[in-house]
Amino acid sequence: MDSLSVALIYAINKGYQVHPDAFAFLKSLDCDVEKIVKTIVEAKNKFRKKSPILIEDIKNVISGRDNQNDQIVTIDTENNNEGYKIIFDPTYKINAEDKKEFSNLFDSRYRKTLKILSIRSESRQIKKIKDIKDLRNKSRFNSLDSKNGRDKLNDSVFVAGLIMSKRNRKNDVELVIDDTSGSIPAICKNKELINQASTLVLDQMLMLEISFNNKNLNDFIVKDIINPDIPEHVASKSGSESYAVLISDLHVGSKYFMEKEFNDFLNWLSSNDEIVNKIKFVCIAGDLVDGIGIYPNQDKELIDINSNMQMSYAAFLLQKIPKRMHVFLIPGNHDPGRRALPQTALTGLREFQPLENFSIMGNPSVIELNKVKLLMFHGQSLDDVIATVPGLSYSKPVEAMKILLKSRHLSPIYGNRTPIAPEFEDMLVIDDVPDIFHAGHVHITEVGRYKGTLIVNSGAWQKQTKFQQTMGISPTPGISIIVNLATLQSFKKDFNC
Ligand code: D5M
Ligand code: FE
Ligand code: ZN
Repeated sequence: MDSLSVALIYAINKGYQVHPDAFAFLKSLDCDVEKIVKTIVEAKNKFRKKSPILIEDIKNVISGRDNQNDQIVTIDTENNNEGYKIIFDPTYKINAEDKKEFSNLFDSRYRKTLKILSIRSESRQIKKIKDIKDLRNKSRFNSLDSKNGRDKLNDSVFVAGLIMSKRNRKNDVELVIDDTSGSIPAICKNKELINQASTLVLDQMLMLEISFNNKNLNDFIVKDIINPDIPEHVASKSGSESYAVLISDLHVGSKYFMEKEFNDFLNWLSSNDEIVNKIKFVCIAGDLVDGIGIYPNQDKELIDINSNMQMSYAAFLLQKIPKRMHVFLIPGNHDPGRRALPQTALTGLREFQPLENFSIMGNPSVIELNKVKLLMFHGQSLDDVIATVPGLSYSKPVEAMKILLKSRHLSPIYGNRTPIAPEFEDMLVIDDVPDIFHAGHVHITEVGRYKGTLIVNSGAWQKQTKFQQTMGISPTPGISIIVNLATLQSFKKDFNC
């Protein structure tokens, strides 16, 4: 029996049907289809999904990256007229449920970001912290007085590691960085470096040029701070005029959900508007529903106190999006499922509506829309970035999103408000340089640009909550962001009456 037949029998025996399109797709694949089907069935079983196996499920498995060399395996869907690819979806790679051990995660963060740093010429001079300490200790004991020993100590060296602590002292800032071989304190003394250090966040990776401090051999002096960062680049653009609509944070089920405005938006998507005719994609960056028990006394602010009711109503609204548009949906911190990042795709929506034009993915995910690479992330970590970096505020989420791009990580800070799961691989490292970086969560729309990447925070469809009022957060809800993928120009469409 061939591998495809074995795979089909396996799926059917486990109670899963294979959609005819998915069958044709599997047939066209030149890879281990048995393994793919088994992975899908296991994942569906785990999430108690009884839905048939769709093309999307197959693509999700195939688009997973190879741990060893980070090669991206993608399926070209150009000939089915949709022109999109799912480059990364964490759903089928998530595996941390029983673990409590974080060392693999931070090791992975270090290794993956070191690889990103390796495109910089200085990285060739990176030395292990242990070797630098050994050199210092040797000098301390025997050659401090010799000319050779002093010269060695005066040279600067490069180290790369994660920031373990950052301390603002009277006249300087002390950073402690760790590269798995050891950790060292490094002092930023001049004003420019102190300013740069203020934009660094804990647990992010960075490269430092340091020199020995001849006066105090216990610390090192920072000469230069090098963020992993994204390079200045020319973004990919779509060859044809096509538009994507970016939204987030519907909060269906909340008393504050702006149903009228959202329905106006849906009606607009079904209209014969000149712009609408060009819209091919809709991206929804999480907080589809308001959830249950997400914050104290939330029940007083809910219309639907049953999460199935919230999901079924959300599905009812979403099915109004015209079928000719492809929708990409990731979860947020209010949606059902685990709270820790990365999050698996929302389950259950399709029990209420078929939503066949949907890719329901995990948070974060990376997609390509007519060659334009889009990173979708709900944005939970923006709270921690805004709280810790001086000068940032909720009213300017784009600045906080830039910090994430600079650190090449979607949620660097561990142990504050954003829960992170102890995965074996750090899937929150920003491996690919996005052409568009789309997040939500802060409920404030803002668009900006950084080194060739279009940054979009897509606001919300929820009015200011009591909690936000006490926090002084003034949302800008009821606005969608439309991006022309041929030019990467964007504009806002406001549905507030
Ligand atoms: O988050 C919506 C906005 O409200 C976002 O800017 C964070 C803020 N928020 C939400 N919960 C809290 C808590 N507990 N402390 C401080 N700020 C908060 P959403 O995810 O939609 O609730
Ligand atoms: Fe939200
Ligand atoms: Zn949120």
